[in-house]
Amino acid sequence: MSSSLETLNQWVEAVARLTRPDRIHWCDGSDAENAALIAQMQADGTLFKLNEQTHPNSYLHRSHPDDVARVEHLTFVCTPEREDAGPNNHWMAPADGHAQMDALFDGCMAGRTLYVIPYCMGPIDSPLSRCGVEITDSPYVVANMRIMTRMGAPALARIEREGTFVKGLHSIGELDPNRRYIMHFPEELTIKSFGSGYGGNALLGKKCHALRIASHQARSEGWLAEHMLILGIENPKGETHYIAAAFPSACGKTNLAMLIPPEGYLQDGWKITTIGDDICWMRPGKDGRLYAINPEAGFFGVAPGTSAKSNPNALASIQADTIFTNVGVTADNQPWWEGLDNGQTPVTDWQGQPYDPAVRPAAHPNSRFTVSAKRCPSYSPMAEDPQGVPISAIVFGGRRASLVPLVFETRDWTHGVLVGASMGSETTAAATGAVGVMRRDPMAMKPFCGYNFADYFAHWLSFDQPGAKLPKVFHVNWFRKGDDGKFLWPGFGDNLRVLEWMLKRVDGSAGAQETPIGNLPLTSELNLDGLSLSEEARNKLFGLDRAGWQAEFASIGEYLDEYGPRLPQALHEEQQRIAARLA
Ligand code: GTP
Ligand code: SPV
Ligand code: MN
Repeated sequence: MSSSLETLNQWVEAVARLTRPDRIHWCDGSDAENAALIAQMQADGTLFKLNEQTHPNSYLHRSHPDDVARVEHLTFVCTPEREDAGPNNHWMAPADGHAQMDALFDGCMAGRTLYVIPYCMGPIDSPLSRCGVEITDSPYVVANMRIMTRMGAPALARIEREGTFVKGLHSIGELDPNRRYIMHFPEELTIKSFGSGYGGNALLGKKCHALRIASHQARSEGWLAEHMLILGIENPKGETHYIAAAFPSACGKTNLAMLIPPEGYLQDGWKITTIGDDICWMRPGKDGRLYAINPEAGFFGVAPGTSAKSNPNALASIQADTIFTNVGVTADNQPWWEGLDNGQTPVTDWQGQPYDPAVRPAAHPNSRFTVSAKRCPSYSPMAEDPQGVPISAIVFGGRRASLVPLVFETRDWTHGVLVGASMGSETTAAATGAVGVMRRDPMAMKPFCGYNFADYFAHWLSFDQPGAKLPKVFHVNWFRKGDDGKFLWPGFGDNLRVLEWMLKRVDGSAGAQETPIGNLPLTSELNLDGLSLSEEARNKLFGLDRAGWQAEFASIGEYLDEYGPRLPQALHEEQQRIAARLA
């Protein structure tokens, strides 16, 4: 046996001694294995079968009502030095973290099956991919990991060849929010998660591995692990550019990744293809450009708001072979959520109670679908390319009801890093806590960076090297509101208008208005044909509120100071330069 398989076996044995399961099951990822697990979960009530005629092979899972989102206050990064985790993370010393977690895991799998899930993040034959093994006592996690990752025998074979893998130990425990922690030990490539069965808390390949642990690996190996979608834009000439975009949770990544061009664009021959909707791993190629892969194999998308109008590609994807979590159901067992707008009505809400809009929405605001990327009509074959796709533009964006215009271009890489580092966004239902509170969420990585943000910003800056052909960096805000509280920009498919302008800036065919915060589009060069934007909308989407930006830059300065002397001087200087120009 290879030494990596020996390491794996010893770890599984040690975990079994600690957690004392009744059975151990090594997942091979086969159809038969999946069918058996689904049958078992239907029998014990974990899964509820949806209408086979309208939604073949699809199921509903209702999570515990106290377990419906990521829990940032219970998520820790355990590095030997507190400073290495940084002010952006909750920290615990590794020995304390292990002791606390192992006490929770002690005997927790009695009466349960321990599942061993070998998985690969990224195409199985890509040099950019990385493997992991999750141990869990949740068959729901197994079924989701099978959709979200390349799981089973091929991953195990790669682990055997490669030697290293990320160890993720997970138990749903008692689903008690008071006995729930998600801990990361980056130096040990180890994750321990207890007490939650939901999303990023439990599907350890996703945020725990592919962002928190991977960001740490990426820093030492010279690449980037980012909370970004990746999409391809084919213009009428048949040329394709790839764009990577970082928006915080529930701020539009899945929607942008699956965009359907507006009518005029469709007629002209524009086409959008999807590489990924949540995570992007990228590294410089031999030609100096950044090449990106989507480490995931499926989508764990927000259900509410998904409709034939807003996201037809997502809706088509989830017509079959889908696991829905925490949505409502109709009388004939079809899944339903707010904003589906399909003329049907729910009878049962996400908690399994008769639907009463006065009590709670039919679907939880963070209800989700899990579906294979291969089911998505816009999924690009390039997503399986082991070399990844070259990135022409990086986009940062958040939910900003005020101040921030629709789009601006940064002047250079350092300015781009500052804009990413100072990004703000209003919080959403993707994590427990208050919704709609503006907070800094650098590169949309606030909940996901596995090390000190000051070092992370320095790592970003380090890509600006002789010979590098870095993407242009932009900032967008689809969520600017008018005085009436309504969104000023139509968003969704019409966001292609903004992407088109970015590509014109990339190839040099559009001008721009230079301002202290960056380059704004000339409204003559950003296609607004067919939109009826009010005077207020035009002013707010394309204008610069100088006094507002002065206050914003003062606040950015204070934010950067929180990182102390570790913050790269170049970012301080850039912030001061812009603040001075605004004064
Ligand atoms: P995570 O999976 O949590 O990382 O979220 P995400 O970034 O993929 O967000 P998603 O695309 O699922 O969108 C979240 C919410 O934002 C949904 O309710 C969408 O309908 C809404 N949304 C997405 N794009 C737009 C847009 O361009 N304009 C407006 N107004 N809303 C949007
Ligand atoms: C997010 O919150 O950014 C998600 C959902 O993509 S979760 O997998 O729960 O992290
Ligand atoms: Mn996400």
